[in-house]
Amino acid sequence: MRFGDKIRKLLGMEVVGDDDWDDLADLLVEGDLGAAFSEEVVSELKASCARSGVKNGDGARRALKAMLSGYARSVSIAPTPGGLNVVMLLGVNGVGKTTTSAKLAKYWIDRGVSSKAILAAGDTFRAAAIEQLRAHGERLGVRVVAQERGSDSGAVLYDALDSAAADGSDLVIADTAGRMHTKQNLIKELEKMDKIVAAKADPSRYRRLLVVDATTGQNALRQAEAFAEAVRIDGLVLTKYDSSARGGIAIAIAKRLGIPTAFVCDGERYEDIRPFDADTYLDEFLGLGS
Ligand SMILES: Nc1nc2c(ncn2[C@@H]2O[C@H](COP(=O)(O)OP(=O)(O)OP(=O)(O)O)[C@@H](O)[C@H]2O)c(=O)[nH]1
Ligand SMILES: [Mg+2]
Repeated sequence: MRFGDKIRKLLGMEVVGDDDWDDLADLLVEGDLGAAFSEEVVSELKASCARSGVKNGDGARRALKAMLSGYARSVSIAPTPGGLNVVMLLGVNGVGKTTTSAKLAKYWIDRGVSSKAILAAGDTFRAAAIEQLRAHGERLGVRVVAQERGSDSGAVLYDALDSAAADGSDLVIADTAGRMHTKQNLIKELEKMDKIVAAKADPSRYRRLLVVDATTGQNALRQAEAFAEAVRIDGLVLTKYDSSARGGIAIAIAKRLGIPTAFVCDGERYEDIRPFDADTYLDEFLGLGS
């Protein structure tokens, strides 16, 4: 059952009772809102329903949507014309960085937002990473800038930016490695990569996206905390939304860290990416809408 359907089923009654509020808090925890936040939201909701005389589940869901709207944040991330744009994808192992790099290249090329893009193979660590990106590049007709495995990822990004400037590309999408080292290492390496790109890129055309896997729950919040400590994160990409569709983690991360969500991915095909729309997302989360 989809998460929204569970909420709809739970709040299907004419009169919401005390036990129902407790069950709702539990369900919001299951939806990845986090324990403390779920309690907070439900007690606020209960009070607000009492004040406004809302007794039934439907009304409660609508009031809940209004409340969560205050926390869910979206951001529109897109290359802007007139210069070279750089989008760097960050995130831990296996969340979908490489796949999302390719999806984004196609997304922006298909919409005419980019006329010439480069995929930069910043993951120089994992054995098959460069090949994986090359395969995407071939399928999409997008040039891939890579060096050999084990080379410095900062140098690859540097190269890609030079190369883009030389051939008139308007967009570099940088894939990066996802190994989770110690936090100190991670921070150091991120800072270094970020510095290299920031020194060459126009700050208004440089965006860092953190990719998080919607199926990993509260772990994603800890990942976001670690990455945000090292570099400014401009937006989230929520992947694997197809297999869980709980997705409350996007609200939890927005509330804790103020990071908005830019894109949602719900499948493995190139087309399975869409801009994050808070209203639609909340309808899905709460089982409102169709
Ligand atoms: N169902 C589903 N699968 C996805 C989605 N995004 C990525 N995947 C799959 O998740 C797996 C990992 O994706 P990658 O793009 O290789 O992830 P990564 O973050 O680059 O992984 P590393 O380079 O190992 O850190 C692949 O099998 C993808 O097809 C998504 O939105 N939905
Ligand atoms: Mg990868």
